[in-house]
Amino acid sequence: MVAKVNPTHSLNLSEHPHRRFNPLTREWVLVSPHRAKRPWQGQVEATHADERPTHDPTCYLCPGNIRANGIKNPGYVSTYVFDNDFPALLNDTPGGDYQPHALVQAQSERGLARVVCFSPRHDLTLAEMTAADIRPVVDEWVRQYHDLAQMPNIGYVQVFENRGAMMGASNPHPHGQIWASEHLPQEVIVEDASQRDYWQQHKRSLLADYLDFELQSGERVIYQNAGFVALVPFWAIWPYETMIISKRHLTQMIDFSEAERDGLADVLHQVTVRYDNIFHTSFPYSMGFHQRPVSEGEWDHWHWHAHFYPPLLRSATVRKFLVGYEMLGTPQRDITAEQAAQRIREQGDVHYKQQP
Ligand code: H2U
Ligand code: ZN
Repeated sequence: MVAKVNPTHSLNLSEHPHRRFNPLTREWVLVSPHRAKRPWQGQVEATHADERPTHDPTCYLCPGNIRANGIKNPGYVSTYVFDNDFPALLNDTPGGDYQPHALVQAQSERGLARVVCFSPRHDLTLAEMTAADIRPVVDEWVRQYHDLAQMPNIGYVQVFENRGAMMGASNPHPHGQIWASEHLPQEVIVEDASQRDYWQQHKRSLLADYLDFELQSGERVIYQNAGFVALVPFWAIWPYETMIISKRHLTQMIDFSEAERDGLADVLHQVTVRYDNIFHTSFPYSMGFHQRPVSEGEWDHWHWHAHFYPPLLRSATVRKFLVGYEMLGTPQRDITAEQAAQRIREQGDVHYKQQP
């Protein structure tokens, strides 16, 4: 692919080192496509066999089992939500600021944390659940977002999933978390500012305009249905990073139609099954939804989207590290977003465990 912006230099994005701009976070990423073939002698992660029983008596999330604090889970049959027994945020924290110097400041942060079990089945993952199985999970996320928005001292509701031991998930049972906080989290502050500025300048959603460009190009799109598009963003940092963007400019999940709730379940299945198929492993990632804050305010510039940040680089065991230059300078990637998109796209939608 030859960039048309600077024809005199014939910058080739699949060959030449270049940097790409992320308009959501206003950060640059260094892309070094010529480096993708260098030899690897670094860390090899231990593989985890992912054959699991449908019910594990030692799992603190399985139905009927006792959690770490002694509470017994009910014999649930669909989704199950409970207040995190070890929450990072508490709602009875006293309010207040601490600022002994202009450069030294702290603020009280109130909130709460919940755990969402996606299924009673210990052996499943989003990738191994059908779209019909995932639909009740979508309904639960919408219900939680709606309910938490009504609670006192809550300004933002962050839905997310940490999948796999490599991402620090404490348990393979299919589950995610929701942290609801008084203030906007850092990533949301940054995305809020860039979407707001774009909205004010163009009277259009930043992600609606970006989506138009990607749908025309097609190069980084990996899947789409009537409601959603999954793609590798042009500015991706993680090798197989993806975003899911709603086709309609919707600011929050509670505005999804019935068909869009089905569509989100479908696209989540389509992305995760392709992920698992790349390296024939249960693909680790951190995933979560970005949408409008729930506090009072003008939030029409928000456009609902999801981010998937998977760490794997070249096999089920070799991960990418964000270290060295990336911590001190700029994040960097070798395989291009276009190459990654092609690799994800060409994985079928039949899970490798179901393939003949
Ligand atoms: P992760 O797998 O993403 O770490 O999420 C599991 C969460 O479950 C974690 O935040 C909570 C942990 O605090 N947890 C409970 O609330 N009760 C338990 O019995 C164990 C773990
Ligand atoms: Zn379990």
